[in-house]
Amino acid sequence: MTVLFISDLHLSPTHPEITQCFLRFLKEDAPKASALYVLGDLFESWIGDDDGTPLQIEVADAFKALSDLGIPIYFIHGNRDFLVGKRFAKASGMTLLPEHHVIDLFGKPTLIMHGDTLCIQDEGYQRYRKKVHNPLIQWLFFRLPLFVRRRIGEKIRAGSTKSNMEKSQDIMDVDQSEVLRVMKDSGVTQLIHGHTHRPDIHDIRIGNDPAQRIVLGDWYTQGSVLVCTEEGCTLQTRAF
Ligand code: OKV
Ligand code: MN
Repeated sequence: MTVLFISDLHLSPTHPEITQCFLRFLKEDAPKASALYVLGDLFESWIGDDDGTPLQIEVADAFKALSDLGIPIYFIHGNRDFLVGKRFAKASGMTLLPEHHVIDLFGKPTLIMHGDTLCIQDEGYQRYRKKVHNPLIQWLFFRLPLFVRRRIGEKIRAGSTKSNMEKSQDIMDVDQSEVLRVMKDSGVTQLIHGHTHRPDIHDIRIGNDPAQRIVLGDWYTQGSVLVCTEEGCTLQTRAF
């Protein structure tokens, strides 16, 4: 029994080598697993399930083939693909999970999330997040035609690249007190998240109890997978 976790692939038509590595992972690794968890930022951008780009269709079909083999696929939104909706989930055969979710991972209660909500020091990002997660603002956004949504996406992405270059690395990492707070809140001793692109397994303490914070890696230069069995979890890479 193996459970797989991935995040931060940032799939886009401009990087076909990442998509190829991911599709190979779905064909060769994932069918041997008992579940696959995608913890956000699978896509670099997402402006609606109705976009229907060749990339979206290719990924949905590959997920569906895996799900038809009986492998459950779970998806938590990232900060980039937070608009992935029920239509894409259904076409992919995947289950959408809420932004914070506790699973039983081989007997260990484990909190899983994307990780952007842990970066509370990045106040600019948290302000932006509050706006684009507002249901009324999303409802208005979805009423815009696709070409307008695409243009807004391009504009916001250009502005964000500029502002991120001015932010310190510290601000873009998780806040340690927020990590402890959410873990205590959920009553877990294990947390798995992505987003920061700093793959690592951190041994921490919650009060007197030993605990782990596992950070998934991005797929910028290689595939990155967390493989968990009853023996434990290991971070692995997959060459492009
Ligand atoms: C996603 C991020 C672009 C970060 C816009 C309302 C608005 C949704 C949206 C537009 C952008 C997602 C949906 C994208 C994430 C970026 C740049 C930085 C840091 C509105 C609802 F503005 F009209 F109100 N968006 N896209 N960024 O291009 O996929 O996460 S996106
Ligand atoms: Mn992210």
